[in-house]
Amino acid sequence: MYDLTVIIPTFKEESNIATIIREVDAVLSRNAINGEILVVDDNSPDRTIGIVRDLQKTIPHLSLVVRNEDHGLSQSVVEGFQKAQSDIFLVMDADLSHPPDHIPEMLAEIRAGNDIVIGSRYMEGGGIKKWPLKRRVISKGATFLGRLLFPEIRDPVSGFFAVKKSVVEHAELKPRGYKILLEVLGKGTWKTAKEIPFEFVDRAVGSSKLGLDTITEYAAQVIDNACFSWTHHESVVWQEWIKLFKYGIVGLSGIIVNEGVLIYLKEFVHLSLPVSSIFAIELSILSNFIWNDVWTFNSDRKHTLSHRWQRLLSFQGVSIGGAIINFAILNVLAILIGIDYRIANIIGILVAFAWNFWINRRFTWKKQCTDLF
Ligand SMILES: Nc1nc2c(ncn2[C@@H]2O[C@H](COP(=O)(O)OP(=O)(O)OP(=O)(O)O)[C@@H](O)[C@H]2O)c(=O)[nH]1
Ligand SMILES: [Mg+2]
Repeated sequence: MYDLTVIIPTFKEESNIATIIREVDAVLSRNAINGEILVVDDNSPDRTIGIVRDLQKTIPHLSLVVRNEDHGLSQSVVEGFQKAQSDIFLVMDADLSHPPDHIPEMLAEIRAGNDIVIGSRYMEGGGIKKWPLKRRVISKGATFLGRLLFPEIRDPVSGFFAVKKSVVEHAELKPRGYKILLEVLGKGTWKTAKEIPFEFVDRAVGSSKLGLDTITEYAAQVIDNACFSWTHHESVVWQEWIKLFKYGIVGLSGIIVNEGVLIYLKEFVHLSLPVSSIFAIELSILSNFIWNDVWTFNSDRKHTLSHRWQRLLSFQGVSIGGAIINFAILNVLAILIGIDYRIANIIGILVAFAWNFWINRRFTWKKQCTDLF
């Protein structure tokens, strides 16, 4: 048994394979990591297999799987999961796009308790070197689609990631296409994911296998993962949607509080519209905070109660933007334009609501593990 298996899927990588194996091996030995290097090749017609077999003579912890059926990158990675002789897997490309220097850090993050560690191109410190515009646009599009499922993850389609065996061991993965990480995130058993930035370097040699069918395959995969979550409520995707739903319910209750207090203060206490609206808005902010804190985002946190004041402060802070929007729209529409103040208030609330969700998701209740936004 090893402490780590570095899985490298390959197809026609004769010009890169020796370099990547040597580089990974050097990183493993420099950092005293008892690791296995597992090359999973789709029976490349070039010299890839021969080169790996030669290297096996001097690197005993280098393993090779040659596949003859069901050709594909994702399928190869999943076969790597099955053949690996360790409990931690790290997947990386053979074409030197993923710097092996990050391996120790990724392993350390898994050992620190994260279920998945993602080498991320789309966060501060990460990036892509030398990519033509077309590749950038396709990649951004794929990332956007993936983030509909995992809004907390910046690069859910990275090919450079580490994962605990327990995440994928019993997962009903349907490997297809290029984006195996999305499948792992969608169907694996996990709670914490951490992203670390890295700079993706475009392949210098060898040919790219990315084609148009990759894009349609990917779209189908995103839809499949969304459908999967309907029947698997423990999945992260489902949990995320549930949060959105709960947030909506709390928002509706907030509208009732806001509107109810406004009408009460104006009609029965006879306060002016601006003064009534300040109380109405503030009370609805407090009520929304309490419901979101004890209900909507309850499962996200390992926080202790003492942090509730900090969250309230943060919620109150970001709600000021929404409150000003609400207040301004209500008073301008009602006093200057003459619209019924109850309708003007609802319009103000809806605009403020959209603003608030976006900000709160990123600051107040962000997951501790991802520290991204
Ligand atoms: N086993 C296996 N590996 C593959 C297959 N297609 C690609 N790979 C490997 O998967 C990794 C990523 O493939 P790349 O072709 O580099 O994909 P990319 O990085 O999106 O595109 P380029 O770098 O522009 O070529 C490389 O190590 C490839 O050798 C395949 O069908 N089977
Ligand atoms: Mg590549």
